[in-house]
Amino acid sequence: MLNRRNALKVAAAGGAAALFPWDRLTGAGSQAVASSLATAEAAPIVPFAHAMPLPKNLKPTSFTATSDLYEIRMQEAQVEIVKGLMSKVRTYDGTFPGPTIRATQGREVVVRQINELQVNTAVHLHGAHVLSEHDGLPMDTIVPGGERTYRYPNNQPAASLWYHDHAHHLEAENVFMGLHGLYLLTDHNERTLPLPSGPYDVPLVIRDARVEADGTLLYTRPSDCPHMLVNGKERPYFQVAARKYRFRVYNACANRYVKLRFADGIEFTQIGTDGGFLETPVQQSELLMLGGERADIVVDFSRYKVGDSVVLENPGAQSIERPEVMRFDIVRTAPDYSFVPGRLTTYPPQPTPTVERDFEIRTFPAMTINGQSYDPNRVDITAKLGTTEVWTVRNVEAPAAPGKPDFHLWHSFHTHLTYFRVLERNGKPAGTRDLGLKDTVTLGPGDTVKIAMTWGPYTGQYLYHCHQLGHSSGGQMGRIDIVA
Ligand SMILES: [Cu+2]
Repeated sequence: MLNRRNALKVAAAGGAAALFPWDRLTGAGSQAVASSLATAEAAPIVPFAHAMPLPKNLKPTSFTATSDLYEIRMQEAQVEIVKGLMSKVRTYDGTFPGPTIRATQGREVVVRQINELQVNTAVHLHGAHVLSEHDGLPMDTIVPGGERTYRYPNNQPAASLWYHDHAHHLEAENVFMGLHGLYLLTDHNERTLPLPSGPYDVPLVIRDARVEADGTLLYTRPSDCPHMLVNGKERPYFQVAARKYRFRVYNACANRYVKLRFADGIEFTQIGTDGGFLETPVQQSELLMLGGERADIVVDFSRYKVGDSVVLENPGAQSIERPEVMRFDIVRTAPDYSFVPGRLTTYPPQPTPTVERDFEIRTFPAMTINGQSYDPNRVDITAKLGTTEVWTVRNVEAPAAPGKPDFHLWHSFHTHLTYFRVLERNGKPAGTRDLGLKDTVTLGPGDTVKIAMTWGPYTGQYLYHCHQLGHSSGGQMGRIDIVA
């Protein structure tokens, strides 16, 4: 394993331009990769050794009449990801994943971010409508020892958002090493819905990892990552009551998709996606999620007896790992007055599009969108505030040969500032995979999607990019300026 990986890295560094950030042997951020090559093998996979923790809620440091103020120190920490091993990670406030910020529509959140790490950072609130200067643009970095205060107005409906790193060329490694945390925005509508709440509203932050036998968390290609984490722990178990739960599922992987289904094939109810609630709930039996995507689901465990267990599995697991993602153990009964109503929200009408644009995403021979790598000084698109546009986005990669890893052939198209609706996938009307208000859409090899968005509510400089973060770090990103 060591020899093969070393050979790959040396070949990449000595050959043509390195495509993937983990192929860099020199430069900012690569020290962790280079030093980690000292150990040979990944730690063995031991499923269900950990109880699943819940990310801690961050407490405001102070309040004003209109705002909640928070302070986060980005710092290194030692955490137990795989049972019995300590791993050095990059954190928000010492926890892995970072602490959860709970926000309310109409009330501003102000976060002072202090960088005590050795690397540049930039904090992006994924899915939020924020002013450009608070969007965490790749060049608006916080240098080691520096700090920056971000303001989030929260003038948008309830949604499961997350904050994560976006520093130029470093976001993939920084997110992989731990710089991601949840931001749960609520509103009046959500509070009136009879959904499972309180201890029955649980985040599941799913991501892959490679932990070496000595505990080192190694940033490397997804096909070398055998570990699958939920809320920071390798393949945990979670004790539940025989009743309904709401799960906010995040794919926080830097570079891969996950498929999720229950081992016994049970259906669950999807109630939300990236931009908040669906208008009406939908029964699903499997989710396919690429990095950045969220799915809000309700699972009814009352179908099981106390003492039963059910495994959430990933049919997209590779041969070096295992299909189990986590296990739910039904350990007690509990009263349940929650239910999923037939109508969850109502979207504003979609204005008629007046602009069409085409995008082609490529990994080979270089990480590009429409043939160009990201240049922060080049404006790729100028869009007018309030204009509705239709974008046709094509993934031009060919499918992998059977049995070969294909994560690098998938793309995950993400827009900042606003949500979009998926109109079509491969010439057909969008199906249950592309419901609701989205900010990230998956594109398998050869896929084409049509999406529509209305640009606003702010003018300024924003981004669109692939949310396979190894791809965006390599340049699969464009600049869009919104003008009045
Ligand atoms: Cu991509």
